[in-house]
Amino acid sequence: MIWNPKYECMQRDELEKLQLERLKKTVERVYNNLPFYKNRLDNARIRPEDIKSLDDLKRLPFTTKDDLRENYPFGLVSAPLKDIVEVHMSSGTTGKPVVDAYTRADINLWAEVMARALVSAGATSNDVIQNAYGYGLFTGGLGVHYGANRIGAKIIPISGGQTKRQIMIMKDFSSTIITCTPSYALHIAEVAEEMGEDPTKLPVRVGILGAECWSENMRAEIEKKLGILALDIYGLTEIIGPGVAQECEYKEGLHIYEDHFLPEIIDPDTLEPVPEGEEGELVITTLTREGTTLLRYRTRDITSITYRPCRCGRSMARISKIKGRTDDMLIIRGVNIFPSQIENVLMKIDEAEPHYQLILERRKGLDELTVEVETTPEIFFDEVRKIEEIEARIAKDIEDNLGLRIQVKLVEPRSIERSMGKAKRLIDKRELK
Ligand code: DLL
Repeated sequence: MIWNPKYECMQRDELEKLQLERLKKTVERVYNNLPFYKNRLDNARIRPEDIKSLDDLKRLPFTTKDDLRENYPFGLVSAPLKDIVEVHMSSGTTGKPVVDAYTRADINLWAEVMARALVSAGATSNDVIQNAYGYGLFTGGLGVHYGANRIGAKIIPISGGQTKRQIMIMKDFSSTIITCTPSYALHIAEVAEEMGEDPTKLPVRVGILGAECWSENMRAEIEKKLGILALDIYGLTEIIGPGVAQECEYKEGLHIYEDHFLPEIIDPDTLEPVPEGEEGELVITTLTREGTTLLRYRTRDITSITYRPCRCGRSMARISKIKGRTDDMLIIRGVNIFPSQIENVLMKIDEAEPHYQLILERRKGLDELTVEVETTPEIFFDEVRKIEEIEARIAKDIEDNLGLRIQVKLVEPRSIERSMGKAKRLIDKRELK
């Protein structure tokens, strides 16, 4: 099923016409309503009427997270403040958080793109959606909520946490879809087992998982442990929240809702576009947002894009699973590495449980990375020699795959903190020294 075939299956030339029309209006709006963009465009010597083709997008200035932070809270709102009906905010682990301000039409748009996403994952009005994304300023909870409302599914707004209760409710209410982060989905499986339940027997058939990076092998692990189809959902507060892009049942990339969010992939160093299929930073221009309208927003997320048609019939371009954020990339002894690449190797190792963290330290002026990964009780309480042998094998696997020798430490089951939302994979101990 496709929620909105008129747009989701639009012919490319028709879609481009629509995008151009919307782009022109967007540039005109921000130029006239926001001194910030008027200055930026004046400095780049571009006037709204200069936008004549989609190619002219390249001439527009970028917007960054710092721009949003510097204009906190409402400096970049492009609609009258009286028209704002809701605000959300990112958690902001570094510096000031970023704010998204929504008009009534923006909330409507959010429900529309989230309806597309849910239906793309197989949801119908017959489904019971257990929404374990956090409700509040985080966009996950309410984003899914609005989409579920739009398609007429039954929503259980349980939010994250209280895992035993999640499992009880899942059984009692016969939840068919779970929405949460991938790391929390694994934790649900783990707690179900501890409660003596077989997680594969729970009524859930689909997981709509996102908000953090997760590898293909992590997907396989979740699908096996919970006996579900696990699909990826992408989004960010600055653009709208979840519902920017979503996988369909073919799992060959996430369809990005291009009629509302115009994507580009650029080289983060040169800022030039990269060819189709090559990796780079995702940049998004909002085409229909009113409250927070952004030109060429640099997401910092690394992915690639393809415009090839998908077997599902949707014509919307697809981005590949996010590999990481430019700010999460580690450079260890000259090798660039993303935590998700290490995860992908760990998830294939039988003795390693899917719970890990990376510890970054500085020794003698050099950055050193250690992977701590949980193992099973049988192995953990076995001979030291056997543990060392497994650690060496994992380190070799990582070296063979990623070209980097790092230290591996098997740790006790349940010793790594579980998260109800986004998992913290990297512990950076460098500043503490
Ligand atoms: O995480 C929105 C969201 C909620 C998406 C629920 C999906 C589901 P923020 O808290 O602003 O918003 O964080 C956005 O999270 O720039 C990515 O780095 C990362 N991210 C989001 N979805 C994915 C994903 C929400 N599917 C930031 N894969 C983004 C990898 C993701 N990273």
